[in-house]
Amino acid sequence: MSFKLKRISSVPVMKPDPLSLWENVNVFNPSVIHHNGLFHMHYRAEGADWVSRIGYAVSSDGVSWNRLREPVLIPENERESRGVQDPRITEIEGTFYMTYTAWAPYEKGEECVGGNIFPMIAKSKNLISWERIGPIEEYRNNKDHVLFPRKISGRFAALIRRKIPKPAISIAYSDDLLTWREEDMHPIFGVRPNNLWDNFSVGGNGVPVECDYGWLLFYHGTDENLVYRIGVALLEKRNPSVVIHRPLTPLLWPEEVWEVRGEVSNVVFSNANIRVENTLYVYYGACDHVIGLATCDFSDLVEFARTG
Ligand code: BMA
Repeated sequence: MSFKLKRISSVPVMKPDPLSLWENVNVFNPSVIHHNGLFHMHYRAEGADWVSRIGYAVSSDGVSWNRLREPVLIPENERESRGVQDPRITEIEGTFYMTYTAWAPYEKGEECVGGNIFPMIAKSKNLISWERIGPIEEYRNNKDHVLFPRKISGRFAALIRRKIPKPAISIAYSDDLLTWREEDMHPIFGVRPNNLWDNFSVGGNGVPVECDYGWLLFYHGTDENLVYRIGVALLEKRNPSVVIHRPLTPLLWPEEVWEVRGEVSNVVFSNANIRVENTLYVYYGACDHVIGLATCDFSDLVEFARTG
């Protein structure tokens, strides 16, 4: 059985703003939440200096957006100096948390097993001013991290993705969001060597969505040609490191011209899969250049995640 998300239009929902210095080249990989009847978007933006900043936009229908003129998160220290990327926002017990990737120059003299990216967390009460909490861990090529929307067994839980030793999506637990111990990290799944679309790399997408049967984990997979596609798996509610089902086929893949050709070709990369009533909205960066939106009926998607 296969299942496909439906694009709401054959054109992107957001493009770079030619009049704005910090977002006139690329806007992509947004987080979207639905709060107090409005859609709130935080998106990655690049101007000619090629540094990623995070902008904010608001919408009443999820399709037409009003943007703030200034970014809400900009690089603040050496470890962010090459950019702040790929936001994912979760509300937990009345506080908003943003996970994002900080990109730094290589730090000389350090034993650097996993590169120069840091899986950061920040918090906010109003979605506009953000206070940094810290990275989940250092020097492990860890990104695509996202918090679950509620505590699990009394602890904060996050999806993380390490490339070393092999690309795998894992779950990590913490009591305070500051300390993330190795013994509290458990693998969920890695690549499927014989499957066409997720045989090279995998990483988590937006905030996992709870349904009657467990957690829907949306994720991206790539093949050897680095084509990015979007898939889903169903995880156990009480212990999300247990996979209940993982359909073989993806939900969305590059097809439109703006998904096939761009800053980086053949990329649909999502940080936002939200349920509003019985519709699932999947926002995605296309070719690291523009933002698209595809939707589906939520119950149909749950059925596919269980049996597809
Ligand atoms: C990933 C991330 C994303 C990006 C994607 C495609 O590794 O860096 O931010 O959209 O590659 O270039």
